[in-house]
Amino acid sequence: MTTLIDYRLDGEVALIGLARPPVNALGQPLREALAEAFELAIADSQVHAVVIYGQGRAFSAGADISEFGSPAAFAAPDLASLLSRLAASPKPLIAAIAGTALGGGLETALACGYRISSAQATLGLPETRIGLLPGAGGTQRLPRLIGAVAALEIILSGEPVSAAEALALGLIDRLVPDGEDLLAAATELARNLVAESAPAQRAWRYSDPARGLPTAFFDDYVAARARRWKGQLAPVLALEAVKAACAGSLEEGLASEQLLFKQVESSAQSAALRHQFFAQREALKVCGVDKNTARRPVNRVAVIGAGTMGGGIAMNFANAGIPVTLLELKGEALDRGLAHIRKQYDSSVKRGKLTPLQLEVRMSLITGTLEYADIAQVDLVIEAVFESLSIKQNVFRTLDEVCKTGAILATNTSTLDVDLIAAVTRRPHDVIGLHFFSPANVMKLLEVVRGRETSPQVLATTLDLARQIGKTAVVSGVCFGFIGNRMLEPYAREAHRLVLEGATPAQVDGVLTELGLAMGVLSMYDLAGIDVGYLVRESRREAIAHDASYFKLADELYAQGRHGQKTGRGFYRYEGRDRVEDYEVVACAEVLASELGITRRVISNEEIHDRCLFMLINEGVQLLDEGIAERSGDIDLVWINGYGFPAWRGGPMHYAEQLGLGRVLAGIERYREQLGEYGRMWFRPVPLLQRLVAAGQTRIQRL
Ligand code: T1G
Repeated sequence: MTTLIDYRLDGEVALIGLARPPVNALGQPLREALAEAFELAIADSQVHAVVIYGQGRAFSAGADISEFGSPAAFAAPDLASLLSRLAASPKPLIAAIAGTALGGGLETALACGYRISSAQATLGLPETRIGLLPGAGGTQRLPRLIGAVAALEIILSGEPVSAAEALALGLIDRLVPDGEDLLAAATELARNLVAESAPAQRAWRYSDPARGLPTAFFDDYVAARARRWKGQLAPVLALEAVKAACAGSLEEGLASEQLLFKQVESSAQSAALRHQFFAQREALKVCGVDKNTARRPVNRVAVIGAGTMGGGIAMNFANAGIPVTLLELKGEALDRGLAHIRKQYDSSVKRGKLTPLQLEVRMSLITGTLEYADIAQVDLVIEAVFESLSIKQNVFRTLDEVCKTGAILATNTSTLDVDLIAAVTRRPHDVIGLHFFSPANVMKLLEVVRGRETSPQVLATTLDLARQIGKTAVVSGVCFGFIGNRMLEPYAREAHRLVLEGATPAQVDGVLTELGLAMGVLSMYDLAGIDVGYLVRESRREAIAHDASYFKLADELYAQGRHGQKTGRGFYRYEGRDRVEDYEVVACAEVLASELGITRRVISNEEIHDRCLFMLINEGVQLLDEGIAERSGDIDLVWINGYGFPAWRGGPMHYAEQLGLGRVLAGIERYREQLGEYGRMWFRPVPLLQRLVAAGQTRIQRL
């Protein structure tokens, strides 16, 4: 017996312990060891029942995700066949679930005749989150156990259920209270089943999962989710698999499930989402920081500035149960900020996302003040004042005077030099950038900007805190715009310039939303505010003065008071929440193009895609080469979680690898030639991209 399985007998009960740290992922070696242990127990005449359990913190986290996209995923014994063998066991099989039973882990439990779990266990089928579907019987056995509607919810939400919810659904037979020994309880259950000559497999509670379903149930289900599932394969095929469970025998359904599973497993969308799964974990592996790096306790937080960003940032901590003091200079600004926070919580209550009690608890965790002395003892301060270096430096001079030794001093700047802010303090090792994205209490991304002198302890502490407040943290070095906004520049430059050259804002945005982005970049500027972009440009006009053409239109819109949604007009006209094309913008572009000597023409969607995306990719590769971003997966996480890049395309770097790096380089070189002086100015392939293509590399990495 391998070390992957702990096999032992307790009287007439065989105990099979999955022992593949850290989460008993059912890779081929563990599947083989489980099959061997199972056959051993079945062949042993002394054994009358079998308990399967997980050693460590999980029953099993499911199939080994790293095997997908390779033959290992289906290497014998493949999980589906193995579980069908377990499901045909002549002896009662009991799954004893502690920790998590997810994906193939839960499917393993479903193949057992009986399931018992600890009170803290969580059970789920999260496969669609990585572009897959339950491919080892989950879409067939779960509907027969708990009904098609409940099964669909678990499969399509990907959300785990608690042990209590599982018990209520009939997903488990018994819940073992805290303090009781799960394995002992499972072994006792096994003995009782033997004593009662209980069947190895009970009849399904929903032997016909379709019974009682309205005729149009599945069509209506898909229609109601068409917008949310737009372009995505996994949820649609997962529903098809459950539909098969309602249309025929278990064997027929299992065969259908296998065909559908192979379709999603080989899809580019699943490869992209699996890439994201591992990128999220890789991003937390930061050089100079490991589990032995000391962390500082963060029990109290302060936010400087009660504006939109400051209020949103404060909400993150209140939501996580961490007391937060919100400091403003003027009473009316503070009152406005606190009122805005309460208003947002109120709307969450109205939407049923929060209870009135939770609202009051969270508001009680947020204290307003006009006095710096009130934040002298906090563990972390996050500055969120106006995006001006001198104003921020003044705030940090004050914080340096007021805050206790060891307090972490963070700036929420979106573009400014964190080192120049740290330099005005006597404690630059305690200074870090925490760039939240608006709305700060909603957007998942947090760019953690590591200053030249930021200490490993401060970095480790903020990365842990990011996870605690539910953020996806990505570490960035110091440069203008860090990772996200640095890449936004060239991406948005092309969008602006294309409107001067003949495309309409709607055409440009349409190409980007067709790719799957949540918003087109011009609509995004209307949302963020054209005045915001103008002020950022003003702060660095000398740095971009050499080629002013591309943002002349945005400057003109600003001058006309068309600041976007907030003024009802920007690149579009806004009638209520409707965004309407505005041909005044096109007329304005025509005049500016004439003044700039730009010959307008019909622009193809392909050109819009290539120019916007290739420039985005080019800048990302440069960030990697400069060491601003540690790895390409980090860049992908920034754009998925901060800018609405579709996760099922994996992020701009993964998307470039799927397009082919050679195609990206050739495209940049083509537009460099085709676009005259503008092309020679801006379409410069970065050295690392050239080196990668020359070396025949298919993955974006430092060379
Ligand atoms: N496969 C491979 N590695 C996995 C894994 C998995 N299923 N789950 C976790 N890991 C690695 C992870 O990369 C990390 O590695 C370490 O384990 C700790 O994970 C046929 C097709 C279970 C809730 O989607 O949700 O079954 O970074 O940092 O925060 O129908 O891991 O240490 O090198 O996340 O305590 C479906 C995925 C698979 C569950 C624990 N299952 N995992 O969270 O630890 S497809 C999932 C999780 C499938 C079948 C289908 C979480 C967790 P490293 P961690 P955690």
